[in-house]
Amino acid sequence: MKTLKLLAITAAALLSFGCAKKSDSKSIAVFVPGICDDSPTYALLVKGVTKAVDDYNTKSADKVELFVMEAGTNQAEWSSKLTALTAEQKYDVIISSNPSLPDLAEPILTQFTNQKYIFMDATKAGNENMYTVSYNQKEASWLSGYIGGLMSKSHKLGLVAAQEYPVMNNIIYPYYEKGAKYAVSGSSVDFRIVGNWYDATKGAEITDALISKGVDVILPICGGASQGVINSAVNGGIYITWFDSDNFAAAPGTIISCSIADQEKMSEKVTAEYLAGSTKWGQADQVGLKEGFVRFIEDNPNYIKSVPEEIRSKLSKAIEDIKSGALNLN
Ligand code: RBF
Repeated sequence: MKTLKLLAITAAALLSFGCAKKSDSKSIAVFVPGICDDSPTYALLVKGVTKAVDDYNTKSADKVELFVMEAGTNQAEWSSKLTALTAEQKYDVIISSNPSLPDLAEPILTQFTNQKYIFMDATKAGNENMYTVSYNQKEASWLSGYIGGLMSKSHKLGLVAAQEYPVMNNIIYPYYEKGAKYAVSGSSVDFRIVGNWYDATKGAEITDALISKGVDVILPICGGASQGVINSAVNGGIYITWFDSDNFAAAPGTIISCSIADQEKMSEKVTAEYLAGSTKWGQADQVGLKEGFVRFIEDNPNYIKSVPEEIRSKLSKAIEDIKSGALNLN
């Protein structure tokens, strides 16, 4: 009896000091490497995880807690912020999305060996504490380049990137160019860098400069700076091929295409899998058009209005051919 009482007191003390976790309920943290505003890829990450947690909580007796941390746009702080979040030892899994995260998390794991991470838009196989899933950016950027090439009258396209990083330099830029050249072999892509993911004024300045050189189609991949690219494109009467989300409504007639990575659906999927105990730890998956996680929006009325039927049917055929394997992008 005495022992039991003592045990009960100890457990209560541990819980009240926050040293012990209730064993039956899970905690999830979302680490946003940037800010959600104007970065659909992050806003949809939070939305998808929240949806899966809410769904779980309405069906289960044990309630999952969710915490969202916005790490901000200063990338020099991400490592210490992820370390601090991990060091809390409070979250059973930390979910995030960015190609740079596996390399930031690996050194943290030497100290906190039990932490689990799920990273989207990233690739790292063979680490049992991680699961990664990336989107086939070759398909998304090639299709953007293909329609850009078909719609351009000057055959001069532009890519306004926030910064250089491996997926940008090795996949998005070259495959955007390949798509444009597949449409019209003499097409070129002018590659410009903003230097951060938020400066809309700089995005507009770069776009103005590109327009003055004759560029008439631009792919912006620069988070909040994309707003400046859109404004300048509207004023200059050129086209935008959009990435990551369905954003036709932001500039009807200017945004001619949207290549999407379905981050909301994927975030919900990986969270639900985690809560069901079926995460494939140590694995690096990739999903694309075939799996339905990369999509080229064909049914938006603004797409149908802005792009002639002849070009739309070329896009439909290319999408089918990529899915069937008849068109190999490598
Ligand atoms: N994409 C965004 O939309 N917003 C961001 O703030 C953002 N920050 C990034 C930071 C780094 C270091 C890297 C490597 C990529 C970042 N991305 C960001 C790009 C994102 O991972 C992806 O490549 C693009 O969204 C295209 O799908």
